[in-house]
Formats: sequence, C-alpha cells, structure tokens
Amino acid sequence: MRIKFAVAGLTAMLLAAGAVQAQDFKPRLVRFGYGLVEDSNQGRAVRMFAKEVEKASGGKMKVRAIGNASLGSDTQMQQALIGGAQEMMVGSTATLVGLSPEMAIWDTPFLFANTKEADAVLDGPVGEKVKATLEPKGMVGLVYWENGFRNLTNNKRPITKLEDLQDVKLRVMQNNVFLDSFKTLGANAVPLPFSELFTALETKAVDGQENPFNTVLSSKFYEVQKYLTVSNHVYSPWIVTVSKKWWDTLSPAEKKVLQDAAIKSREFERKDTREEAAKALAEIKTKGMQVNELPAAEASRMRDKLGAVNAGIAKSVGQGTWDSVQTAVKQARAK
Ligand code: TF8
Repeated sequence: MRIKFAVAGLTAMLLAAGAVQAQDFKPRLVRFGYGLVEDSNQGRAVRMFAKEVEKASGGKMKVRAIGNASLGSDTQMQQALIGGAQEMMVGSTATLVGLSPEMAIWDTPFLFANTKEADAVLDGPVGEKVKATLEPKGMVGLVYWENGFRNLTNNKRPITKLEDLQDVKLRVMQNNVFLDSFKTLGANAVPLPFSELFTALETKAVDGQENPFNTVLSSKFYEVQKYLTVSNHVYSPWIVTVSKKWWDTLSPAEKKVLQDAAIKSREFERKDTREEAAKALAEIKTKGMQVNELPAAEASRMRDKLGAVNAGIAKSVGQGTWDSVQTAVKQARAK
C-alpha cells in the first residue's frame, strides 16, 4: 500500500518536472500594464496572474505588473502592444472599438441583466468570436475579466429621472457608442481617457462620470463627486491582451502557461470584484456620497430612448454578431 503511494507520488513529481522542461522556457520579462491603482480589483488580479505565471514557468517567465496608467492610457498601451514595445495589458473592451468595431457589442446599454448572463455570453462562442477579431489587429485576447455594471456619479444633482441628465457634463470612455448613448440621453458627453478623469472631476472640467462601484472606491471618486445613482446602465468587461508580435515568438509551453494563468485569473478576478461590489455601496455612503436608485420605470424610459443607438451598434458589429449575442443572452436568461 505504502509503496504504491510512494510510486504514485514519484510519478506525479516526474510528470510535474516534465511539464516545466527547461528548453521549453526562455527567460522572459512580461510588462503587464493596467490603468487603475495598485489597490484595486484590477491590480489584485494582475498580481495574482503574475504569481501564477512565475510559478508555472518554474521562475523563467517574470511578469512586471505596472499600474496607474504608468505605461499610458488604454489606447496608448494598445499601440505599444501592437508595435511590440509592451507585452501585455488589461483594459476596457470599450477602448478597443476603434481597432475592432465588433467590440462595440459589449457597449450595448442594458444588454445583460446580471453577471450570470455576462459570464455565459462572454465565455461562450460569441465572446470568443469577438475576442478573435483582435488578432489581425496585432493583439491576442486571452480572457474577459469583469469591470462591472456601470453607475452614474456627478456633482450637479441626483439622477432620479431621464431629464436629470440634461446638461450634465459627463465624461465618457473614448468610444462612439458611449458618446452617442449619453448624447441621446441629453447629457453633454465628453470623451476622455481614464487616466485624466480624476483631475477632470477635481478641477470641475466635467460634472460627472460613470463606472462600477469598485472603481468609484479604488479611484477615490467619492472625494470629488457628491451624487451616485445606481443605474446599472451597461455591463463593462475588461479584456486581457497580449502583443501578437511577442506572442508569435513564444513556445507552445510558454503560450500555455499564459493561457492557463489567464483562466485562473479570470475566476479570481470575478469573485474578488463581486465580493467587493457587494460591500461597496455601504462604503460609498460612509465616504459621504449621496446615493439613490434609478427607478425601474426611468431605466426603461432610457432604454427606449437608446433604441436608435442599438441600431447603430448592430450596424457596426454586423447583424450576424448582433443576432447571435441576442440569442445567447436569451439562452443564458432561460437557464
Ligand atoms: C473607464 C474604464 C476604466 C478601465 C481601466 C482603466 O471608465 O471603466 O476603468 O478602462 O482599465 O475608462
């Protein structure tokens, strides 16, 4: 009995050693950039990924996590990945729409009702198909992480009805769907990179912004914003991407380490983000923000108004993708 276990143990050890064959791994430095602060759900997940890669490659692949947009805004980092000057990043799918129009599908207002639907669609065949559109553009998409349901904050007034958005100077992501959506709703929408947002709010260059609770906390928007409206108007994914130029130089074993670690990081990140989001509202209140819920009737008025925006999204992503996402959402909803 004991011998049998010992032999099994030895075999397992040899297999594990075989998996990390020295010749399969070159010493690699992976510069992994992200936009939020280190003490955020994004930062925690990048560090978890880094540890996992280092462990699985027997210390050969080192991931340097570089937060705070120190390597640039999302769009600047994308260009660095395409050019091969940076290896990896994570950022909003919304900032990729200029490169890959199909990514606009995730900006559809009120597309997902909950995270169960989001996970099923993003991790399913349509999510994969949209992710694959990045490759010909010079980036390899590994996994989607959760940024989360977006909510409005501003300094002008609590948003209790559609009309309250009138003339609110609202920062939006650099993306036409967001720009059109908020213009359609009557706000004065201003596209800005996230890295400039805090200062824009502080100097009152803009009145408000929209992001998940987690980011309102980690980026300390409560210091410069008075009202928060729980609107859940869109679910925002993050996407982990790799420079295609660099990816093509990796061995199959090195690629597998990154892919496996990415999947582990996705599970970690979503759990961590959801736990934080669940506690966030109470904390936001203790930080002094005035919180209100957008009444369901007002959310549906907004939704109706945004019908024209949806038609534009369908056009830019292609009717086929639009339809398969709608079907996938329905299937996830029925489960
Ligand atoms: C935004 C996004 C950002 C992310 C982050 C920088 O509002 O939600 O939080 O893109 O990766 O710009």
